[in-house]
Amino acid sequence: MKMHRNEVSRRAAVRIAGLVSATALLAACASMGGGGPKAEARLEARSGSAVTGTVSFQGVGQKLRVEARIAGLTPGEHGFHVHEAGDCSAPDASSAKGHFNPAGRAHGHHGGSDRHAGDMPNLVADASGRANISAEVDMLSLTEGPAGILNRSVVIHADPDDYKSQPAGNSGKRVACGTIRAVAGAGAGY
Ligand SMILES: [Cu+2]
Repeated sequence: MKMHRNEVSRRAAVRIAGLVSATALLAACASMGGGGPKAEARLEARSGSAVTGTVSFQGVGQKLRVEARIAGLTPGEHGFHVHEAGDCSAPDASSAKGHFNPAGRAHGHHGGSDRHAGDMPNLVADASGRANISAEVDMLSLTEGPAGILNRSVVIHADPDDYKSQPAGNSGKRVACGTIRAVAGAGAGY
């Protein structure tokens, strides 16, 4: 009888613990967007384009997941980078300066290790000018450290990045630019 009672109360305790952790998880999801620290750039059209969209970065272990939903592009591939400065004010976005490159390396393919930290995969726009991407990138972080991208910028170019020409892959004009800002309440780290 005593064993039975202990078993009942143990099970009740497990159920309560389960409810508490599920509730805590829901609360965490609501405030953090379901993961680690997050930042976002709202793009503004530049160089006479009509490009619009949002790019988000979220911590996933040692990497960042970059997700973008873009419209108003010309069909095909477009260079897509993190640039050094968070200033998108110039009509041609030249105020964003060059690629984010804290290690002082040459421009290269986003999958390699000898490249700019800000090198990312080309966006590919469909016939209606829309491009979505979801990719994991390394060498970038949402912290205040040397790899930190907060208050830098995301730039989209008119042409494809060839992943080899210096210093920026011959990707042409800057057709959109957005400052990367922390999303309020999204985890710790900044
Ligand atoms: Cu660029």
